[in-house]
Amino acid sequence: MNPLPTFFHPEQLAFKPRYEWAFGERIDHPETTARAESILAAVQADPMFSLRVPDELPPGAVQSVHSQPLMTLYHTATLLAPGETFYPTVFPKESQGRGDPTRLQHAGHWCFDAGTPLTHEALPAATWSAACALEAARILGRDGVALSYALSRPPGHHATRGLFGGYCYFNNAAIAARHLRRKRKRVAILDIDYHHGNGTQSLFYRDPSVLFVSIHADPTDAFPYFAGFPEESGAGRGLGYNMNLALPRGTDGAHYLRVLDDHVVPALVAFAPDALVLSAGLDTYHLDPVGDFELTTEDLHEVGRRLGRLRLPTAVIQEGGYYTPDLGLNATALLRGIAAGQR
Ligand code: OKP
Ligand code: ZN
Repeated sequence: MNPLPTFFHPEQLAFKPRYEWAFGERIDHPETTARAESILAAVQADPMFSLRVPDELPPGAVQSVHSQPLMTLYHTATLLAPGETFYPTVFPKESQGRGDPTRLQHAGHWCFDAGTPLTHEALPAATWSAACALEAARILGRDGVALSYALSRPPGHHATRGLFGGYCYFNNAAIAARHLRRKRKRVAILDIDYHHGNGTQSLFYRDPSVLFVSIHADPTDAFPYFAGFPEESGAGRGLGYNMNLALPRGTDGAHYLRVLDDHVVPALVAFAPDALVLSAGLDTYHLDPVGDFELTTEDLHEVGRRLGRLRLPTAVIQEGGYYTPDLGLNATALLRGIAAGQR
């Protein structure tokens, strides 16, 4: 069997968010370096994976997805002392155009939550995270590669063109999808993170050449709260090319797989894409401290098998997943499932 190309850069570990503000409480930040280390250990112990360092991200790749002031703000944050952390606390709702991205106090103009710190190391880590996603997309089709994995961290799916938030700085999956679009591929993005991928949705909302499907916790009572509702189905020429499946608290594997079979897989088949970008959050796991779904490792493997049976070139982009001890196990279970389904 072909080894599965897996992308990761050690500088992704230099970014260590220590805490976040969750409804006024200062809590330990769930998006730790231990997450990536858990997956790395599993991948390195498994001959199915071939671990590689991505090439540097060409500047055009970020520009294809994100605004110039957002980039400038991240550069401003690199001027923080190592170990220093900045949290936006003012989030302007009006006069959005008045912010100066060279002043950190203005950061809230480009941010939507208080869980996503700016530090000296955030930009390089997010850039390498995005580079992994781009490489995963680029390698599809080369030497018959039908499956690739970006060990992206920090995650990306909440980041919009001009806003960071939800632990996300660059939208890694969108950068992968834009690359495939430049190769004239019809692209489907499936987001299986526990949380709705509001950033990815917004980036392709008017685009009929990119189908976005997300299966997630009902945003009425789960982050991000403001997007991911089933009535959001695209706009303009993109109407009908956005699909949200919002599931209730406590959703178990049986229900999840049924929704996948009855709604997700048929939508993907009907769109007939040339490639699939999978935003692979593992926070649907029953032990996850952030999510409250009840999927087991075996369920995640089954999710993979069903997606593999689509027999589409597939770039898997790591998103969330916070139960560190089992992250490596779950990531490899999902990827093994996809590989098995593709056979
Ligand atoms: C990122 B990903 C309030 C608590 C919000 C944010 C969860 C972000 C999840 N500050 N927690 O989709 O796994
Ligand atoms: Zn998540």
